[in-house]
Amino acid sequence: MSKIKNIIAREILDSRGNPTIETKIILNNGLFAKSSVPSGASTGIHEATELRDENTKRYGGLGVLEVIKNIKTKITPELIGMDVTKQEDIDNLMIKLDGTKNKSQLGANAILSISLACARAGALTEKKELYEYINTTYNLQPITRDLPTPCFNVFNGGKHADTNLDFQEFMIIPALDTSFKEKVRMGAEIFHELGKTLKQAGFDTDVGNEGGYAPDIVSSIQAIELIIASAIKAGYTPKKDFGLGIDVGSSGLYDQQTKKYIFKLDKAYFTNTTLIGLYHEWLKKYPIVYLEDGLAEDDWLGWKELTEELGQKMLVVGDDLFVTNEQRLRQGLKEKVANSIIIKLNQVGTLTETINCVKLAQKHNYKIIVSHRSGETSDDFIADLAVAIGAEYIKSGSLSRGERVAKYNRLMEIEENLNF
Ligand code: 2PG
Ligand code: MG
Repeated sequence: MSKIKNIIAREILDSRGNPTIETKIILNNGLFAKSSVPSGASTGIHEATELRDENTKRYGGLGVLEVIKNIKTKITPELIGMDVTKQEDIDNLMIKLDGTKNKSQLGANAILSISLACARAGALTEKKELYEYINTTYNLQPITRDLPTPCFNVFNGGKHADTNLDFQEFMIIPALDTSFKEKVRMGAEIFHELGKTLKQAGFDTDVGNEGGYAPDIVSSIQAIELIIASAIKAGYTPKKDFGLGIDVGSSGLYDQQTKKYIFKLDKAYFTNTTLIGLYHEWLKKYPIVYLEDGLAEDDWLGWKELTEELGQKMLVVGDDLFVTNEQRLRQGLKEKVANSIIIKLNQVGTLTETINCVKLAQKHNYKIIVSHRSGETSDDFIADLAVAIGAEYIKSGSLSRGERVAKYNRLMEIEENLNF
């Protein structure tokens, strides 16, 4: 009695005010569930296709009405009558219906919104929490009481803010052996102290796409120094209580022609080798424990060198490099690059493919970081996903903006459930 009766998709707005898809699955047992999909700005070129109504004037070509029509006419008729708890069958059928390698026919955004709404409806049917349902459906390692460590992005740069900062994200990563709730408190206390520090120094305290501050600053390392100074003022000790994480977002800084990485704020350019040298320098001076997309998405040789140099010292994280794609990860394993992977559902487009990628990564002891996108909705699905798969980390932006803290808030709720 958990058959799909109908699927209703709607155009809603994401946190940047751009259209995205919200899908509702209605079951013949009377239950229904919804999910909505996020959207990236610094998207990797190997990601699954996010389809939009490019040829219309509405929303400057970013509308999704045509995509929604696909859901209504091409996907819904095929899924009606299917058992919603057969998540893998549902996902595989949609992959087959699309028929392309990158979901360019029906759109990864359309497919994912259905995939996630089905998981929610399945969880309701089985009267389970979503994290529990995902965990059992995919036969994952048992859920533990250890929640993923949050990575709080307190400085937004790159494509996520109208600032001069080239680096996309500067994150505070708690090192304390304490509850998720206490990690959130530490993040928020440092975030507010940083706000005061910026204000006193005459910087503005407006926030970027992911809720971190986005002032025009003097140099990239000033961001690091401001964070450390504020954390100390808030009563926390670098290294002991927290480390720093950086998402360079370097695919966007890479110049294909000259093969150089161009940093405008620091008026500097680097080859992959000299950039690795810079990371090394920073690592000696600052408590950096995490480096994401330190090199561009297809700079495999550079990645190999980066991993050899820094892989024993810190988390070397692939985002645009792997795009939550099993094939890309397999190549990475072969070439021995990175030691950690960003997991984003919409980079690949179904829950099943996401889990398959996670399983492969875990088999090879890669650390997992479940991630939001810079354009989000209030949907907190990734919080449950991170717990279900036993991810070591989650990044969902800063300690401000509703769509960012929604995920952290859900994790605090899950923590209470698990420790009851
Ligand atoms: C990233 C993400 C999320 P975007 O690069 O890690 O922070 O950014 O969603 O713009 O790709
Ligand atoms: Mg990234």
